[in-house]
Amino acid sequence: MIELYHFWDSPCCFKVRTVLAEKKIEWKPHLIASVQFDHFQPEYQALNPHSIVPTLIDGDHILLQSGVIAEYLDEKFPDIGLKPDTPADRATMRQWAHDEQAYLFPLIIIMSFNLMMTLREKAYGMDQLREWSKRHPDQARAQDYLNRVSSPMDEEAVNAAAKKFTWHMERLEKQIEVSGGPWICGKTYSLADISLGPILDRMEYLDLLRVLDNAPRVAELYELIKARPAFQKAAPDFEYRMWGPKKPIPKSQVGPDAPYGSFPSK
Ligand SMILES: N[C@@H](CCC(=O)N[C@@H](CS)C(=O)NCC(=O)O)C(=O)O
Repeated sequence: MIELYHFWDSPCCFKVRTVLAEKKIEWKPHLIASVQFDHFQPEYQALNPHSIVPTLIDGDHILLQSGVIAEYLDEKFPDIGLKPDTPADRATMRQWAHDEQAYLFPLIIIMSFNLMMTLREKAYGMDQLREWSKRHPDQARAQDYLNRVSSPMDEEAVNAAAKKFTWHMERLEKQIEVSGGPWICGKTYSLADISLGPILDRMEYLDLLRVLDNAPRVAELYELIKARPAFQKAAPDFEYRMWGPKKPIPKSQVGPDAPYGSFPSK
């Protein structure tokens, strides 16, 4: 059976879970508790030397990188296809899947760090975060993480990232106009839409959907994506979402006994 190392509130993992759900593939989950640096432990690094999620295991094959995994699953389980028919449309699909990774995801990291990760200090307390960070094999990186988590939210950085994101959404608006919609590549729902869904989900969770104000076709596309049962199945339950603008930190701190890999809201 396919196995997936993931955490719930990760856009890259959400993308892979969506492909699995669209294709109705059964899979065995392995939850990684990122706040406790599970992904930096030797047993996980033996699978994924980059210490990032997702990692997919299919028999003897270890697959890394959400976009690569998505294409692999589409080839290996072709009954429900997630690519357009023509080479030109497939190139368009890959270009947008690439742009998600090259441009949108890095912007998401900036916004998420500022609006979500900095809440960890208040939620868990610095003593707890320091304790967990001892598990990090690279203590300089762990210290950098602690410094950033305990820094004030950088509103300027968030606004600059949102502005760049808006520019990409305006580009995507033109793409949908050219393709004729409703999907990025026209009539075929594809891996490009699947890459975009979790990214827009995060923007919504960050309360930053204003980036779609000048992109009504993208806003419509996002509604279509959200209506898909596979997207809903792959989405993190609220309980598994990190704290953020839509999920205020609990009144009392959450201790190390919090459910493994989860970020309970109360
Ligand atoms: N390009 C990679 C990016 C993977 C990635 O950065 N994953 C994030 C979660 S969305 C992660 O593991 N972050 C943990 C960390 O950086 O410590 C992919 O698409 O798989």
